[in-house]
Amino acid sequence: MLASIVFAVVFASQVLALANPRAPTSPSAKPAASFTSIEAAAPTVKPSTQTGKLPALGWNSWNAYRGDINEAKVLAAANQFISLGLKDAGYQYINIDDCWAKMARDATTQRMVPDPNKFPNGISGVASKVHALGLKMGIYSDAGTATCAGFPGSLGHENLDAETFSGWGIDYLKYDNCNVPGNWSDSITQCTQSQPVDGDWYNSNSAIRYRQMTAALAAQSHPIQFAICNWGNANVWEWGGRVGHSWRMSSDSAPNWSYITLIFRTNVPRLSYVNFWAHNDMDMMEIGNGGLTVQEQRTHFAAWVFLKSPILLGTDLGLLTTQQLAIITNKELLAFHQDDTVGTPAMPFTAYAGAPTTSPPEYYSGKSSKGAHVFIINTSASTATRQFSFANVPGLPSSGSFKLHDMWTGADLSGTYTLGSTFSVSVAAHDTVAYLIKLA
Ligand SMILES: *[C@@H]1O[C@H](CO)[C@@H](O)[C@H](O)[C@H]1NC(C)=O
Ligand SMILES: *[C@@H]1O[C@H](CO)[C@@H](O)[C@H](O)[C@H]1NC(C)=O
Ligand SMILES: *[C@H]1O[C@H](CO)[C@@H](O)[C@H](O)[C@H]1NC(C)=O
Repeated sequence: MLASIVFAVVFASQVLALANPRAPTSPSAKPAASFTSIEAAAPTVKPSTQTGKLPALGWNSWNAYRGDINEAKVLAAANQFISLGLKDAGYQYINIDDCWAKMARDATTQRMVPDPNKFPNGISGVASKVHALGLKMGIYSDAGTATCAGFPGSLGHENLDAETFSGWGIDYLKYDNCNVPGNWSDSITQCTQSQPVDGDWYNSNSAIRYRQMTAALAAQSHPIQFAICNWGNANVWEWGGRVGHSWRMSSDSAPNWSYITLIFRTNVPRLSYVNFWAHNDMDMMEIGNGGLTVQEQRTHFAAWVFLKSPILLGTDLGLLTTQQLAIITNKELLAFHQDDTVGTPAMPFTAYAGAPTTSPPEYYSGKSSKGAHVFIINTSASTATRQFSFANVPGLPSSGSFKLHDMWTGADLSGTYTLGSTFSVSVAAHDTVAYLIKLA
């Protein structure tokens, strides 16, 4: 059923294949002998299980600063992780995005070189200060000849670059998808021709570019979390978990409600791919940027939490309001996201007999080590009362009575319910309510 969903997006910078109307067959359906030589020779190394079990929690420089980055800005974010309580809440990664390098590799060693004007102590100098704060350091590269901003890419240099990053103490790599040579892409017009011979997009040119970096990272002494950023191309959700720890589902995020509903719709049909070490990435957070209402910010955070997307803050942390900090450090929501015993996300469910279907769905249920949870989004533009039947929530015991615990406030609601009960709540426009169902 998932494979029958046709998903087509055309990116300005690149036209890649997106639709796979045929159900993938198993890799063994055709003999390996029918692979092209590139497919036959591509590494099949698995990503490290020493990192990336849970969706990443951190910060990334791009949404706040684009290319205008330097050591001071990156270290300011790291220090704010401490001073604002973000580290205590579980945030770990300080990730540098594009534009950190010099335009040319070192002529002798062919290594990438940090821009000395932006990073006078190199990336290793920043990494050691970040590590001294008990945090982790992320870097950015690209599975093409150049990054999106035109700095050196890692295609064809995977081993050298992985070794360089490891030597600097890097813990996380975001790997982008710009400037891909024609013979390495999976274009729409070539869709039929470049469809992998066995129907498994793991053997597409796109996946192989990423697999080369997986193998290079695995050869390093230190585990490096691998964040695939190919914008939802080549059915990445089908192979992302065999190649990296997370994968972007779309082109870049935007600080508005239409992005949030768009990424919901893209993500929801593909939640069965999400589990430990395997996360659909809904892109970096926009809280602090643009004109999202408080309710929309709560939904933005709650959705990334209950769908188990990486959460990488993307703003100048010093400008966050007290209200925004309270949203992104909510203990109970973060505990759901970082639950070490349940890897699956919340899934849409039919909240009561005859409930209307909406796109994106408004009702989700999921499990954590604490029990069953219900999340309700109001996707429309005004306040309304919504309801769910306890009998419709998957996984509740067949008898007994229940209390509802509000994850936002940390308080129990007053009523007591049974499986025969229906619960009603007024939800503000674009807001999300979040409950744990406790045994009474
Ligand atoms: C693309 O061309 C380069 C240069 O000839 C070659 O090294 C590479 O293997 C080719 N990639 C594919 C997928 O054929
Ligand atoms: C949302 O933001 C994106 C990127 O800035 C923009 O292209 C799009 O038009 C915006 N949508 C709305 C409804 O404002
Ligand atoms: C949100 O409000 C809209 C419009 O009033 C309504 O149609 C929708 O059902 C509401 N959703 C929830 C979850 O309350």
